[in-house]
Amino acid sequence: MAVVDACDEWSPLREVVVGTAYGAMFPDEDRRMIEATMPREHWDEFRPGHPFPVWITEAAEQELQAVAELLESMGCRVHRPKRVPWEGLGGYCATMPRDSLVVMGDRIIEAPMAWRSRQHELLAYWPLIQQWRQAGARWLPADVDLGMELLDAGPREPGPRWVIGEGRPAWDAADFLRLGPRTVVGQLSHVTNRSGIDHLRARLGPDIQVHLLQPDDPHAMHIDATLCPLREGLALYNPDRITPDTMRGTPLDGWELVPAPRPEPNAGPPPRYMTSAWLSINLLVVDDQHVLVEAQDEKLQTLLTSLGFTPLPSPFRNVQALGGSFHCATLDIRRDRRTWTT
Ligand code: DAV
Repeated sequence: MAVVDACDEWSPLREVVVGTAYGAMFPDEDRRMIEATMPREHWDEFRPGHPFPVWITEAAEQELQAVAELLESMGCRVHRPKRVPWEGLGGYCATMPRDSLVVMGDRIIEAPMAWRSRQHELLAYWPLIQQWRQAGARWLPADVDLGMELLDAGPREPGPRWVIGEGRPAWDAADFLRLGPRTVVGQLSHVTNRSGIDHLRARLGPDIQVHLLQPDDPHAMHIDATLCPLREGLALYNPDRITPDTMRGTPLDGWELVPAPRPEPNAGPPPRYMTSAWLSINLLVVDDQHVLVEAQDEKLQTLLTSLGFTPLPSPFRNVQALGGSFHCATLDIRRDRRTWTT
């Protein structure tokens, strides 16, 4: 059995990384990056040496621990990142392993992330990666000079004005979703450029197709609050950003595409410093039946039940304050192998 083996977002989960909120700091990032992607009312929080409020990180850590224990009770092996003191490293945290790493089959691929403040995140996952490498997993480091200028350099995509150019390849892992051993869908965004797509394609090799979707999202950074595959042939979508029409001719053509209920506007505290309320659809599918969903998102739980799932309502609002929900805060390492049509 391969130690690392996952190639979709829904097959039964056997082994997973659950992030930690330990020491989370607001990322110290170029102001243009922040303004392109972050909610305006929180821009001023993004400054050097500024930790997230302790009451939030402590509550977030409890929420993460509860999810780790729930997954373990369901027979899933859970790993936690190393605790890294982010102070002095520009931030940010090891709460969101989904952003920096892609597991596809037996490969673990490091994303050449666009944000300079996120270049150290691998420190938190390195002990685990070493262990999997030694046990036979294929490790593909980003192998890109992350110091190269992205904001001011290189030609630019026509169309929506992304804040980054093509100065070097850039992509975040959370701009992509896996639909089977041969199929990935993703998007261009403020953190993923054209040469980043080429870089990911080269990493995946000729047998895996990367299809670009075209959500309407002027602040795009990560696709996992826009589309949420629940099983082969069924996905939830964010009707404020994407329509079934725009998914014609993509691998999602022919899927049952269900609009997700609009989330309540930002009901705080805690504030969602880094995202929209659409984190509601940032779900983790545990197996054919079970889906982790935020305890307060009752309309979504009702919808999931009507689609044949058993929602597992779990408090996660404090984790959400740090920039992601169940999909972001986990990284699946092993899911059961299936037969896929995609
Ligand atoms: O509001 O769409 C979600 C990003 C999660 N990785 C949003 C951002």
